[in-house]
Amino acid sequence: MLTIHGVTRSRASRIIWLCHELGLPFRQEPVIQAYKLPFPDAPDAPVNTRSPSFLALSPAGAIPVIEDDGLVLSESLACTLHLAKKHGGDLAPRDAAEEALMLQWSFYAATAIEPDALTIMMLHAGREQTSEDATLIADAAERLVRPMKVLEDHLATHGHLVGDRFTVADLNVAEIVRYAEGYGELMGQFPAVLAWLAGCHERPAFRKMWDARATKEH
Ligand SMILES: N[C@@H](CCC(=O)N[C@@H](CS)C(=O)NCC(=O)O)C(=O)O
Repeated sequence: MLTIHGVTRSRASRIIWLCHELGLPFRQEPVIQAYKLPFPDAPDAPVNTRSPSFLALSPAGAIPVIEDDGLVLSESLACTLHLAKKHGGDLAPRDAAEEALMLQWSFYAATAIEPDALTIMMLHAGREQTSEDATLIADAAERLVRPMKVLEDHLATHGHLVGDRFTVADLNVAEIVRYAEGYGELMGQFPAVLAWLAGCHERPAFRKMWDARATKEH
């Protein structure tokens, strides 16, 4: 059976959502981010991203990691793309061109959107902001205008990223755009992105992941 290493409150959520879309059973090893623990190296610390047993599996020391029929794979977007292609169906590419476009959108989101969207989520969500935080958020939002506009223009005419249907590319990009979702000053400029994201979040498989996530401390 597929094993997902990583707590639900991490990029493992992408793989869990995908498994629910595919009806794919999995086992979860709740490896936790070392930075969430006061003493990650303590002998009684839970398995975390610095634990020797986890580093032996994945020297990069980051979650999620999957084990799938002997394949050990890190990088959440590689995991979702691999599982979608392996199990087929509407989420998967139908030909080489679709696969290339799914890779394109996934890499675009990971490189042009994720770092700044993460900054916004970390500094904006549910905490008091210092004036330094506010500057960092405003700078990140300014850098995001261009890539968000690229998404906006595409989604306004196509509705989805690839193939006029919900695919693993939508899932990958939605999980990245979600980080900036709460920042209305930015996202209010992109109604097609917001409508697409809401559609992604209405999917039963997303809800299943999200509702379970809400019950978890990590
Ligand atoms: N690009 C990687 C990023 C992985 C990553 O940074 N994961 C975080 C948790 S979401 C982590 O494991 N951090 C380890 C740590 O800070 O100890 C992916 O998409 O899988």
